[in-house]
Amino acid sequence: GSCPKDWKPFVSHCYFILNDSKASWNESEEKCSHMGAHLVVIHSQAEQDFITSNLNTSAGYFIGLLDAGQRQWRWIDQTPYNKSATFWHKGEPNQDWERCVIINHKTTGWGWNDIPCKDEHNSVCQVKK
Ligand code: MMA
Ligand code: CA
Repeated sequence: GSCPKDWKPFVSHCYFILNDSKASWNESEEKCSHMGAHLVVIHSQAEQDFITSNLNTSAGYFIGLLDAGQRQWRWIDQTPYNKSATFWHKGEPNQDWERCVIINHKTTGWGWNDIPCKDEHNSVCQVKK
């Protein structure tokens, strides 16, 4: 418990799934920010599994990960990008001009894909408890 109504608790954070709410990465971050949150930051397999258990397999969801340039991945909350806790789909990230990241489901399971930031997708917001 201890999360606002409609937010999902996991360990130290609360998560809000923006479904049927397709927007660019910037607009998605703005929606989270209006709720006092930010786009989700993922630091473990357990957290990735919890989040994806609440998502629709037919949609893509923006996360709080950005290419700061030259494929330097940065989390929106400035916590370190740890390569050993990343969940890229096989073959991703694959394009220099795709500087934002979604989680989506493929036949191989849930994973991350770099995509253009102006593409429109659902998103997941996160705030500390
Ligand atoms: C799309 C787009 C890319 C992704 C590839 C994977 C064709 O481009 O989603 O970001 O890497 O599919 O095949
Ligand atoms: Ca890609």
